[in-house]
Amino acid sequence: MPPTQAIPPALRFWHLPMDGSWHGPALDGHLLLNLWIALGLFALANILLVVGVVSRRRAHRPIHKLTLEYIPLIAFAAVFFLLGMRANSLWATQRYTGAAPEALQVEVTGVQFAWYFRYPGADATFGRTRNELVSAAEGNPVGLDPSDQHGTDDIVRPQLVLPAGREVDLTLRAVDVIHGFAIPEMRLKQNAVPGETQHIHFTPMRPGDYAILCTQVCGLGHYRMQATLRVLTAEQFDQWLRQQEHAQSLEVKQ
Ligand SMILES: [Cu+2]
Repeated sequence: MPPTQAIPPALRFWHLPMDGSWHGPALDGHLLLNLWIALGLFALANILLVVGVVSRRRAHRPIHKLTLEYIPLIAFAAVFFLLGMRANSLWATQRYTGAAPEALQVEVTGVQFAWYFRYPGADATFGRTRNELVSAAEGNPVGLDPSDQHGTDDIVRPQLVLPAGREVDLTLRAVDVIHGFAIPEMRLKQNAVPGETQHIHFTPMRPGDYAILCTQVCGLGHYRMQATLRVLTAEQFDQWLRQQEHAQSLEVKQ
């Protein structure tokens, strides 16, 4: 089951992208809650305006400042504080709580103007990278350091392939400028910043193909900085990974 409420049936006319992740319903629910509260406050403000105008005309005794200003102000502040706390905890669940130890490790590299995805291979350890070695033309788009043995079985692909129902721990990095890693259907968005590594973890639930975007204007080719996430069933993914490992071992032998 998703961590919190799914969208109530009455509110499903809202056209968000289809949700394919485990944590998505909680985020969607919170977004809709915010919008419904904003709508309620908007309606309330207008009702109060009309009531204020009409009651002034009838020259009632003035409403006390405490009732008119301080109590509503404190109530609104409390509502927004609670909404903010909830939003912060949803945001932090994907970042600061840390992924489970058995989560699949994938490194995401943003470079003008492409995404690359690296799997650690049979040794389950990523090899060292160096930015000065980055050269897509020479077949090393993420800058793998050939002197590190851990890197020889690393699998680098331009497509992100993941199994459904298993947690994935993404390590984001950028080679040149800030890129914005985003998958709307997975409710994921996180900047990749040069010189830093960002972690974000999530569980894709629904097999299918999804667009991976860059949401930072990172240069003239930004518009074409897209990749694909392919979510497979667990068996299909194991088979895919074995094929990639085999292809990688043949490449190393050459
Ligand atoms: Cu970009």
